Amino acid sequence: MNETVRMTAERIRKMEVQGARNVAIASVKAIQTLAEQTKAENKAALLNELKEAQAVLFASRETEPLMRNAIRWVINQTQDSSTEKVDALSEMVSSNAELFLQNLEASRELTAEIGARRICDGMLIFTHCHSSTVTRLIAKAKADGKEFSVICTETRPAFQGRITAREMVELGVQTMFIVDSAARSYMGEVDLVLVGADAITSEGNVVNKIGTSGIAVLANEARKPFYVASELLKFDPETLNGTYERIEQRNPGEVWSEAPEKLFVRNPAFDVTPSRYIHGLICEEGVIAPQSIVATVNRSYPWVLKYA
Ligand code: RI2
Repeated sequence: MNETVRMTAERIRKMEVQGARNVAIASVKAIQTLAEQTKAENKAALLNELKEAQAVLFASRETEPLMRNAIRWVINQTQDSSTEKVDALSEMVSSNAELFLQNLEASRELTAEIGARRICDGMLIFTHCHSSTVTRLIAKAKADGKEFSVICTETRPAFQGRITAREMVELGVQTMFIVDSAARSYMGEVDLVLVGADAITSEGNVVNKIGTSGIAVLANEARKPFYVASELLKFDPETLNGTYERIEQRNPGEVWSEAPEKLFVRNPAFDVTPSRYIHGLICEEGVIAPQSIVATVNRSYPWVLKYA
C-alpha cells in the first residue's frame, strides 16, 4: 500500500482532515502521489494499485460521496484510456487529478458568487458546523461590501463550530456563538439559515452534520428560509438505485470519554434533512429546488449517473 494513501486515509479517519471538500481534495492528492510514485510495470498492476487505494480511501469516511465521485472519475479516465504505457497513464492520473481540483475550486467560487446574492445588509445568518463552502460564500458577501451578522452553533461533539466562529471573526463579521441546544431560542431573530452538505440523495434530501435536520425543523416552525450550499458533486449516485446513504457512526468516546461502563453512548456524525424543509440548494448551476438534483447533475456531470 502506498504510504501517502495509507497516511491520508488515517488522517481522514481521525478527522485531522475535516469537511467534505477537504476530504475529497486530500484523497485526490493522495491518488495523484500514488501515480507519481508507482513502480507498477504494466497497466493492470497500476490499476490494481489505484483500486486498492480507492478501497482504503472510501473506507476512511462513509458519508462522503464527493470523495467517491472524485476518485472514481480520476481512476476511470485512466482505466478507459487506450494507452498501455505506465508512464503515460501515471501522467494521465496526475493531470486529471489536477483538472478535477481546478474544477472543484471553480464550482465553489460560482456557488459563493450565486449564494452571496442571497445575503442582504442587516441580515442575521444562522449556520451549523463548519462548511468551507458556506465560509467562502459569506466571505464573498463580505467582500461585496454587505454588512450582516452570523450566529453559529458550537456543534457537539467535535466543536467544528469553533472553526466557523474563528473564520467569521477573522473576516470581520459580527458573530454570536451558542451551544447547539440554544438554536430554538434564537431562531426567531434569524433571517436566513445556511448550511453545507456532505451528501445529497436522489430525492433531494441533504445529509449534513448531526443536528442539521433539527435546525431545519426549527427554521420551518419559525418560517425562516433554510438553504444548503453545496457543489453538485456531493450528489450520491448510489441513492438512485435504492441504496440508503450510510450514516457514519463515530467513536462514543468523542461524546463522553469517561462514560460509566455499560452506558450505551451513540454518536452518529450526520443526519438527513428532508427536501421539504429546504428552500433551495445553492450550487454552481444556481439556486435550484433540491428535488431537481438528478436532472441538474445529469446536465452538468452526466458521468456521475453511471455509478448508480
Ligand atoms: P464543506 C462537514 O462534515 C460538515 O457536515 C459540513 O457541513 C460538511 O462537511 C461540508 O463541508 P465533517 O467532515 O465541504 O465535519 O462545505 O464531519 O467544507
